[in-house]
Amino acid sequence: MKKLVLIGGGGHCKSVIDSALAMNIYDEIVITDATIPAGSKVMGCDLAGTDEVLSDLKDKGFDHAFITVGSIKSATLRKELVKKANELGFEFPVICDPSANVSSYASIGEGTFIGKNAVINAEAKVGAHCIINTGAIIEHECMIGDLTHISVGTVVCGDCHIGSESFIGAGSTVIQCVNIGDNVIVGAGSTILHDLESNKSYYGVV
Ligand code: JB2
Repeated sequence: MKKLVLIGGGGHCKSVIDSALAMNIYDEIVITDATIPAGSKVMGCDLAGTDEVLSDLKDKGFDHAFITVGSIKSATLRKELVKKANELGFEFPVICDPSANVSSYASIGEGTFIGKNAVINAEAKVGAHCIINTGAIIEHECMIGDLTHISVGTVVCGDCHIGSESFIGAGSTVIQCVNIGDNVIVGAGSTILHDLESNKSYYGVV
């Protein structure tokens, strides 16, 4: 059994705790948070303090860290927290809810969260520190870059390429063979029929 520290104690953290507990590989899970006071609890897990205690936690045998600050639109804070935890020598597990259906021919990068009932189909490649949230579908041969968030209920059809630090809002559909760049924001409920350029925001039928 291992010890896990979750960085960020808000809503996304709750989803991750539920899945991490269901994986049944951690005997202790604690949380750091910028605002929630040390000594309180989130879903039974202790708040250890701010990120200043990360170094002490590492010394106490917490080898695994996971970024549980979510990302709506911007991945900047998640990226900074990955850097900080990496410098302190933490390892980043994949946290995959047992209800998710992940092909044994798919690859998943470190630090990535795969939520309840998500599907990742054959030969898909998902990068590091991504969020593939509840019920999202990543179809065969898709490539998803690091720190990208595929939000709740989004469908990415086969052979799409999505870059790094992008955000595809809830309930969107991306048709097959579309290329989406880095740092792209797609608003909730969008339908993406064509390639999207990096560093731009899109919504609706595009
Ligand atoms: O630098 C930080 C830091 N900055 C904010 N370090 C640490 N350790 N924690 C930090 N936080 C904390 O992240 C805040 O104090 C707050 O408790 C938490 C963010 O919680 P919130 O519920 O506002 O958002 P979230 O990031 O957990 O969830 C968002 O993203 C998810 C993917 C929400 O919008 C969810 O609805 C969404 N599912």
